[in-house]
Amino acid sequence: FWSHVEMGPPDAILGITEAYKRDTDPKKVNLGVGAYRDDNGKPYVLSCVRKADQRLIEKQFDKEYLPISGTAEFCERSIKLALGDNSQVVASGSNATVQGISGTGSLRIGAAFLNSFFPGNKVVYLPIPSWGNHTPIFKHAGLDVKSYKFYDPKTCGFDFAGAMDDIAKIPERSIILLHACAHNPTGVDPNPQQWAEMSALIKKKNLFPYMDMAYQGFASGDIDKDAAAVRMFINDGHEIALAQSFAKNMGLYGERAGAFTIVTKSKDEAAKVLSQIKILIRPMYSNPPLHGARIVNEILGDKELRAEWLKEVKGMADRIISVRTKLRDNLKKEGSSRNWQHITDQIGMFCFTGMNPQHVERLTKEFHIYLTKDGRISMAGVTSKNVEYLAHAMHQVTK
Ligand code: PLP
Ligand code: TYF
Repeated sequence: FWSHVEMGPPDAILGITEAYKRDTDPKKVNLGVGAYRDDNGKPYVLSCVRKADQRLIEKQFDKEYLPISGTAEFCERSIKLALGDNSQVVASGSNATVQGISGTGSLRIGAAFLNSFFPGNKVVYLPIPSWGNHTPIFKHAGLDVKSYKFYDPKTCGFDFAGAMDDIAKIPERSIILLHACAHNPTGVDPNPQQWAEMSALIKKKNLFPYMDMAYQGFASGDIDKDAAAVRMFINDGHEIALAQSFAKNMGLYGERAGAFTIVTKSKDEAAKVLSQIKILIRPMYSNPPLHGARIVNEILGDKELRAEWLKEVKGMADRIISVRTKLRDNLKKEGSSRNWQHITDQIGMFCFTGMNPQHVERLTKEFHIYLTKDGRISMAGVTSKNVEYLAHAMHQVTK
């Protein structure tokens, strides 16, 4: 039956971890996958998560199936985290929110819903570049994928003029994907004024904004600040789709906790949309996993744990911001004459260094430093112990 099946390529991001594991050099550094590490390079389980876990054990919950749409309480706390405790949308019940299988699963549910029900042009416009999994997620659901300019390689920053030009050319009633904060892979976000202009143009063109928020709290350390673009779009009267992930901001990677929301015009519309989303979920995975959502629910619903979480997410963001400065300083110390300003201008988990595939190949071959071919560094893997070595290696391959 299977002799016709050819070997597929390894995943562009997860394949790097495989290669890293095979490397026996003690100096090796993995800056491929976006997963937070502490300053000793170790995976980090938040203390609020440990405590929530403990409480869950004490509560002796059963292991019954969740409803198709997940826990209602988790859904409400998640969407309030994104839109704010005083959100009009939540108060009026005009959001349809389901628990998803982390950010990826949430995006995929949204893609399925749009493929079945979006009344306009079933094409999703992605920024160039975008997270490598966006295109397969949307194509797998049956949608077409096109693009708009976003990153300017000349400045290693946001190409605002290019983005506005391209968005103006998108056919009306199409879908536009926006990274809500901490753009992956570039670490480049529009500023508030640019967001406002983009929102106005997207409204004028009648485009449907699909916002991917995988890093709330991770960009600035402040969950409200990082949700500002999402809240601005809501205030501007957009009906949006929103995918949320708790992988990064609560360090729950493998627990697969996330949420998907469609903001509609009314409670009645939301109920109908929710009913259809449930019909799509049922044959895909029936209902979502229990444990991760229980942890999130416990943290968001408890004053003490929530306060501890806010401190811990800020701690992660601050550590990343501080190693950005250290990396830049060390490149200068090495004598690099290149402009590395963008290392500290960019935000979130990643730095899009501007290094080309040849630079990256040398970093890996000669220095055992692993990163994606596009020159993206996971800043979360940089520590006070390896930053000098990284700067040295980056200077050697770029001088
Ligand atoms: N969207 C973006 C832009 C991401 O960077 C990620 C994770 O890296 C995700 C979504 C979803 O991740 P997960 O499925 O682990 O929540
Ligand atoms: O590093 C990145 O951009 C991500 C990380 O299920 C990731 O691709 C890894 C596994 C996963 C989702 C995201």
